[in-house]
Amino acid sequence: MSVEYDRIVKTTTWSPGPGCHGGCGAKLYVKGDKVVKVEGDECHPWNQGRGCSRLLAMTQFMYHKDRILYPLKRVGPRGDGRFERITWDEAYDTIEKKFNEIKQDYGANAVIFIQGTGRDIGGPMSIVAYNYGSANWSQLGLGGQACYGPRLGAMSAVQGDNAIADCSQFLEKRYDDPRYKIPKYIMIWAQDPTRGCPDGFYGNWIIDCVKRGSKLIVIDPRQNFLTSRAEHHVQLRPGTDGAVAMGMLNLIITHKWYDKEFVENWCSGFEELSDRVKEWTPEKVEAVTWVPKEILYEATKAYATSSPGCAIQWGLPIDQAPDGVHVAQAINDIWAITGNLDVPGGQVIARNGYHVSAYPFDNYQLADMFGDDFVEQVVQKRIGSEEYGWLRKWRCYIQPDVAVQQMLTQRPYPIRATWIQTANPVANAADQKLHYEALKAMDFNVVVDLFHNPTTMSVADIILPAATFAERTGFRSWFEPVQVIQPAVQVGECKNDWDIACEMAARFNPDFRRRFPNGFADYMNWRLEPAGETYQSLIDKGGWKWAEDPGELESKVPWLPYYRYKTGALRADGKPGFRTPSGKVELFSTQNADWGSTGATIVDPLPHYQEPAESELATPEVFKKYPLVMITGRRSPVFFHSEHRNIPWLRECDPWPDVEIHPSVARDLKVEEGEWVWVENDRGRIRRKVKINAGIHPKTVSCMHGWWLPETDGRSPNLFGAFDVGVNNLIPIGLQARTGYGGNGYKTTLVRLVKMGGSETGTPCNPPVGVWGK
Ligand SMILES: Nc1nc2c(c(=O)[nH]1)N[C@H]1C(S)=C(S)[C@@H](COP(=O)(O)OP(=O)(O)OC[C@H]3O[C@@H](n4cnc5c(=O)[nH]c(N)nc54)[C@H](O)[C@@H]3O)O[C@H]1N2
Ligand SMILES: Nc1nc2c(c(=O)[nH]1)N[C@H]1C(S)=C(S)[C@@H](COP(=O)(O)OP(=O)(O)OC[C@H]3O[C@@H](n4cnc5c(=O)[nH]c(N)nc54)[C@H](O)[C@@H]3O)O[C@H]1N2
Ligand code: SF4
Ligand SMILES: [Mo]
Repeated sequence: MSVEYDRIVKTTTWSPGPGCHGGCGAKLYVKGDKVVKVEGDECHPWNQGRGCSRLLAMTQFMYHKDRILYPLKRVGPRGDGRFERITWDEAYDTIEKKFNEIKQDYGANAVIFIQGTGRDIGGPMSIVAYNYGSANWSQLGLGGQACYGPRLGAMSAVQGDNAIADCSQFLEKRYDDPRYKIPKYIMIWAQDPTRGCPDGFYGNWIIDCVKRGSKLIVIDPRQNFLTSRAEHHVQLRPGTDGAVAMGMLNLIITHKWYDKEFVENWCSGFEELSDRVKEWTPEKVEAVTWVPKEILYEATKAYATSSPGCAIQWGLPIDQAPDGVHVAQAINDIWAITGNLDVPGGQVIARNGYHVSAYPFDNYQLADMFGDDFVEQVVQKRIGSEEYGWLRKWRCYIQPDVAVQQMLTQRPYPIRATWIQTANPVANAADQKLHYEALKAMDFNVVVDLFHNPTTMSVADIILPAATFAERTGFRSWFEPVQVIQPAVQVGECKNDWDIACEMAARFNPDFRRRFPNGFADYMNWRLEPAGETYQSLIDKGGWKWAEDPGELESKVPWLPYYRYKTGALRADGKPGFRTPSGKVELFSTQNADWGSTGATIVDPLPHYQEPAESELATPEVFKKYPLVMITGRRSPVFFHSEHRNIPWLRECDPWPDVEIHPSVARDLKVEEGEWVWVENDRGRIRRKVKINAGIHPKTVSCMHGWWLPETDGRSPNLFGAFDVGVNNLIPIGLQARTGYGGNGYKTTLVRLVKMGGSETGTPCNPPVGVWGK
């Protein structure tokens, strides 16, 4: 599409707009005061010119007729949909006054600060929460804290660092760097990275590697683009990844396919692990997981006997498996004992360049930023920390399933208000109605968002309009490189989340204003200091900075690959080894046990398999009634969670809230493609349109999450159809494992399909059709 423009602004994508975990270099074409076109920046080593459909549709997003352009206050009863424009000053003053009253009456912990996934929001959110003085920073609605947390936790416990599939992303010359080797195999485990660039990983790197010779093994209950290119497709029963991993470990150890030298010198607990996986014979794995033992054998052999130099790229369903931490631990053990850790083309240790970070991810960073006393005080009150040691000792978020109950019961201490920034719990939280009830019970809710949605309509008292990435200043340091976000234009009175947060932080804590008199500009430069840069100096360099690289294969720079465990680069004491108490990869993880065990809760130091809470094996009586395993949330490339249903170019690609079923299920039910059906269980029922897909396992169905219908009535009780089509009406909370993490029913809830009869109809929604080309 060629357009007339005056100038191009080069920047970094992150969050509002495409919605994503971000990282692309992007070019914004500006004409006058408007962005007229957006595309990937071909000079940026990260994405090399590419961009997703949501990036390309930015102009429809930014200038959408329904975009909230000014601060609003509610004027009618909640749910009535009546809001009035106010000034930023009035909005800030109202919030400051109300939050200070709550602090006085109930204490600062009575306000919960709610964010969604890891967008450019951890920084703003932690700043407001902690400067206000609340311990309760959360991903409310994310049952089992089941997004990346379990994987990150397991890696921290077992090997002391995160690791990701090596697609050369830590080297500025990328695939051309002579130290880099293409992975011989990439095992894509419970992920479809091409759709979503999850967790700082650009999805199309997988395709780059395949083009350069990598072979694929894909572990997924459903066929997709990647399974169609895979040498091995392990089509498992949802939620049984733990059993597959234990079976793989069994095969690797029995057949001596592991890396003896690495295990002897760099791992501890191998004997205990070997004992633990003994029972997981291929026959047992087949009985539990539906995976034919021959397929398990061939896939494991391909990966293990080609190692070192093989990678695993893993995804969300591992966190959402029962006891996600222990499943992740098993998979971590697979790459460790096959010698793939921090080798070219393996599992590269992933640290942020120069250790630049935007926000305090865990207690250690929190102590650096706010002091030990503050941490001591926060961890006592952090919701869930009494039951779950991990919540006390590791990551900063509260336990979301416990939090929603506390909002409803007001025990052990009251919760009276929320600050919601980048979350839409009424449409997207597990057990969304329960969250709706909990939010309704609050005295005061602030929502910072870009559009009205079921949450703003039903519970917001003040709404603050947020700017898209194209309208904001910022920085990004998620792995490599360190880079800046530059504004191209202003839209309405929308503001950067960071500016909103810094203003509130300064109002709640005068020290913040004294330390950062220019607000976010000062704060950002402080965070960039470890890289020896400022916002302006990075712009002068072209917008990003990769780590300066001495070019050695065995790196002495903590954030540069490879073989850092040999050089001492990973440990504070400078000794060779990993950042664990023993310096080894702890297959028997003392840290997992130590962090997790508190009072009555004892956490297993070894990996194990746990059956889903609801299943053919665990609850045969429920299974009889509801014989289909529902996977939810597989990502659509045109939506980010509950967003983008209102963007015509995007919605046209994926217009309906559907349920994917196997042809045999359609035959049994006598339903046709496009017919509306009920998807139901004891928790409720939702309407969905049938989509027949021969690539889904016949005993499973798939429903995308986050659905609501912006084209329908937003007022209560319809709330844009959130309770009519939203799959989280059927998904429970409270299934977290002993760590407090994982175990939600997002991928394992049992349902049945019911054909509609009599006067029952589909939802009267009206997706845009034929908008392309307009
Ligand atoms: N476009 C887009 N991109 C996104 C998002 C989005 O909403 N839209 N969300 C972002 C967020 S926050 C996250 S966490 C990531 C998540 O993205 P991913 O990590 O890719 O996770 P999912 O999309 O849930 O599922 C990935 C694959 O796992 C399969 N699967 C389902 N259940 C199981 C199971 O039990 N075991 C196994 N082995 N496979 C299973 C699904 O069929 C699917 O192909 O994506 C991020 N990127
Ligand atoms: N059934 C089912 N449910 C799931 C999942 C699943 O797999 N299955 N996945 C879960 C996962 S992994 C996650 S992480 C959660 C994610 O859940 P969330 O990240 O909370 O996503 P949304 O609920 O879509 O809410 C995001 C809201 O924030 C707004 N927004 C987006 N970017 C910004 C921004 O930068 N600033 C501001 N102020 N607002 C912004 C959007 O307009 C939208 O209204 O969903 C979970 N829900
Ligand atoms: S999803 Fe990926 S391609 Fe799209 S804007 Fe985000 S980082 Fe770029
Ligand atoms: Mo997520």
